[in-house]
Amino acid sequence: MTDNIIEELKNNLLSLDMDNAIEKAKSIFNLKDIDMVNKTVNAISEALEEVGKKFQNGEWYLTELVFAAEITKEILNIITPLLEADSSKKLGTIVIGTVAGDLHDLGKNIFINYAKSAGFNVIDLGTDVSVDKFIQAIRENNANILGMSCLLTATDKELEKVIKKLKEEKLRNKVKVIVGGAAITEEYAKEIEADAFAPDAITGIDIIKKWSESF
Ligand code: B1M
Repeated sequence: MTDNIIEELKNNLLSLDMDNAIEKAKSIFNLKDIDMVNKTVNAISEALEEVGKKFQNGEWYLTELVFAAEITKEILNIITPLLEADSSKKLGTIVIGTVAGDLHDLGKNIFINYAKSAGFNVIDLGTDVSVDKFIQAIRENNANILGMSCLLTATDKELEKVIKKLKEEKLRNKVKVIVGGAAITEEYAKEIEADAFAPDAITGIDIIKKWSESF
């Protein structure tokens, strides 16, 4: 029964049915089950992958892309409060943002919710974050981790620029760098000398939790 709700929610998102998607999200919230939140996040990611394909092949236009993102934001606003921030733990400080030129933030925000829930202090710089803004925030907050999200192939060079600047500013050995987002691959992350690539938020949190043992 419960997995059906997620399937239905996914279909609501794919048919751009905001009202029913909200109703399903509320039902999922009422179950108070973190596993259901995780499954819903995976289902939303799959649905948006399909949305991206529809956009790419010309079946859908920007208006539909924007609306699908709006529905997703509503769903996440409803279900993610179940991932309560754990302020009793101090696992470390992470500075995070989406790179310059890129306005996608749904995946980054999911990562942030999981990171807070795990007990990290999160400094969210938002989207379209310049190299200098990342560097300044790392210094000001004495961060242990830098997280960068990137969904556009046109902006993936920004990750490399930030890592280069970290080296120039003698900050590279003070922060661990994790990168993610649809435009990034494990190979690219290695090439630019990031410490880790995460294909999804949950994998990313497992990685940074492991790092935090040595902070
Ligand atoms: Co855009 N978009 N978009 N878009 N969009 C993509 C990325 C695209 C692949 C669609 C396509 O054509 N197939 C394509 C990029 C092509 C490319 O570069 N190769 C694209 C394009 C072209 C564009 C525009 C240029 C369209 C236009 O204007 N003509 C434009 C660019 C605007 C800009 O950024 N400057 C644009 C705009 C938009 C919207 C604003 C309408 C909207 C974003 C709304 C928002 O984010 N607030 C949007 C959307 C929704 C998408 C798709 C459909 C979905 C993205 C998404 O949110 N996925 C996307 C298609 C796709 O990705 N296949 C697409 C769900 C999300 C949960 O996944 O962000 O990957 P993701 O996050 C995952 C993991 O990657 C990982 O964890 C998350 C959850 O597990 N992760 C991390 C992410 N960041 C992480 C960081 C970490 C660790 C893990 O550590 C720090």
